[in-house]
Amino acid sequence: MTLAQKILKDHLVSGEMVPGSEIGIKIDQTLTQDATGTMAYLEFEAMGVPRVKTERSVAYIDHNTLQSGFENADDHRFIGSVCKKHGIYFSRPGNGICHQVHLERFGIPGKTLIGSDSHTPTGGGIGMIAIGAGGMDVAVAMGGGTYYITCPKIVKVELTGKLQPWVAAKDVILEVLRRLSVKGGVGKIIEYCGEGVKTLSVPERATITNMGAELGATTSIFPSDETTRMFLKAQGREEDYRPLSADEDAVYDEIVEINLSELVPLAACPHSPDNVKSVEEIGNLKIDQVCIGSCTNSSLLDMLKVAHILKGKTVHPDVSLSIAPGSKQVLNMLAENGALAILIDAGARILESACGPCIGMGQSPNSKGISLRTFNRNFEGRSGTKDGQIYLVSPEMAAVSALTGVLTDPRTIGDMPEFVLPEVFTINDNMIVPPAAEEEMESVEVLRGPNIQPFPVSGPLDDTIDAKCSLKVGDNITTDHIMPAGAKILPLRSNIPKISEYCFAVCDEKFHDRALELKKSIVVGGSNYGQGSSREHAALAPLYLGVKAVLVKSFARIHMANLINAGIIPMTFVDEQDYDRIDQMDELKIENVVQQIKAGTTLQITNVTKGFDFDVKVELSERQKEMLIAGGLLNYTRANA
Ligand code: MIC
Ligand code: SF4
Repeated sequence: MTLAQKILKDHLVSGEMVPGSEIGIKIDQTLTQDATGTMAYLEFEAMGVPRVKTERSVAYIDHNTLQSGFENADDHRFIGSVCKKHGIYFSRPGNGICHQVHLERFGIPGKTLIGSDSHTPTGGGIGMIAIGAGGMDVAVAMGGGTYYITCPKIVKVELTGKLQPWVAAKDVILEVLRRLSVKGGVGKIIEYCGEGVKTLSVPERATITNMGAELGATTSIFPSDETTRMFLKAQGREEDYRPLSADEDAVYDEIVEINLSELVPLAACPHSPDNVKSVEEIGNLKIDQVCIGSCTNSSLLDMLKVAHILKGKTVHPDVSLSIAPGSKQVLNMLAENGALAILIDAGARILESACGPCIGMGQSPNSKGISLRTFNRNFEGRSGTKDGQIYLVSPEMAAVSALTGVLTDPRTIGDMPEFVLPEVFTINDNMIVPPAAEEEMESVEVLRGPNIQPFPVSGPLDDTIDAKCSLKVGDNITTDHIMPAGAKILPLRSNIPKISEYCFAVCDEKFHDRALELKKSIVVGGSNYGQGSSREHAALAPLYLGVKAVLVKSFARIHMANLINAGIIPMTFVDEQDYDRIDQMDELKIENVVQQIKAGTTLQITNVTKGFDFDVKVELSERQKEMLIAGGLLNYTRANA
């Protein structure tokens, strides 16, 4: 068996390990962050489970830390109090980005983790099966419920050789993205093997598994080996180590070979993480901004490389450089060893340990500004500047370019010293609040601010859907299109009526009003619909606006699950040419919906406006069918409790 198969099999609760069929797995750990967490905990409360049943559940505050109104701070207090009451560890604002901190302090090889954030696969860097999910799935897992996925195919990425000086882990994952594209990982787990694995440290492996999210993959995983043991030991957690790898004769569904020695520094050009080119191919590019940080590249190792490059230099006069170390541990150690002084001295704008600019919380670039970022997503508008041009690069390339003012190949700066991780990290978990003891739980009061509004819950499925197409969009629509983030909108994550005013605003500002006016409607889209973030708001806001079904060429995994959880029918075209025969505002009619869904995998739709019938696929497991008919996961869970 492959490593991923071994861990899945160890946790299998239902189904058979046949790629494409549904399997249920037991979840050992969960994580949430604040932008999805408020909703996840409201949903958890609605399930009525007094205390989480997982081995470890942690809530992080890292996204909404701008606090330009009372909303974020209220939500933080709400999450903190829910955690205390229900058995969840609470990582306070300032303690760092969820994935970075979870890797440092809580992740355990061989365990399963789901998180209400698409970059949860970061944990694959130490041999976990770590999967991004919707908030409601995380709520169910906290309550002890099974987590369901489509049993993935396993892709082996065979690494050979060793990275050349100044070529980075970021370049490895950019190369994988260049080859496989943002759809290439859908329905698959990416398993890294081969001699090259040994040459990569844990933070480097975590960069690669983190950004595997951009492939649309279910998750990515590295073996757990001596390097993993040393990392856990340095974190004071050697007892959590166990060696894990694939069997010698493991059979994979696909094989990709990468010779690390042959890689060169790469960049993902606007506006997609798979639009990857070498520095040479991009040519002369004058830059306005550099941002270093995010859950992809904010480890101590990354920061030490950056400090080495910036030492004794000054940021180019035309460039603004911001740096956000990934965790309190990283920031603390930079302060202790003097690297922080080097960064400050060079003119870097030091930000708190949080997501910050990665999710559009500050540091939006100037108009048409060219910004190099060590992040994982460069979707249009995500930076907060609609015409901003974002390039995703390694910390090494970011730092060198911040000095020269143009996109620069880091190999031009000469010899690279050997960077080694410390044998012992500075450990102080004083910003992680443990939950109340069992006997004190009941007396803990949950603190709710006025921004927390009830979330919409679907009713049982309508048997006839007669609705207009309220919006027609193209391929690769991201959840940042469906439900944008950024400083203005993120504070509304616990207020669906209000946040829905921005639903699809990037594509069509009139969508909100039109959808409300139509009362019920259907959204039509192209392929890889819903890629990117795990935010269930991209399903809950459409639900609130009366969207009954979404009809597209293909879906991204997490978003499709979120639609079903919300009670919205996910439909795909049988014949993709039918996409061209539907226009916005066409009337679409589906009869005997419940019976058709129960009976098979297709539905017949009549385009009343154009006068033709066509079939669509609704490929669901029996459990998903029941869930949809009941009106979503919450209704289904209550009915089956
Ligand atoms: C992101 O990177 O888009 C986010 C913000 O971390 C999201 C979660 C969210 O929308 O809150 C993600 O990746 O799931
Ligand atoms: Fe935060 Fe960005 Fe990572 Fe999402 S991708 S968790 S916003 S740092």
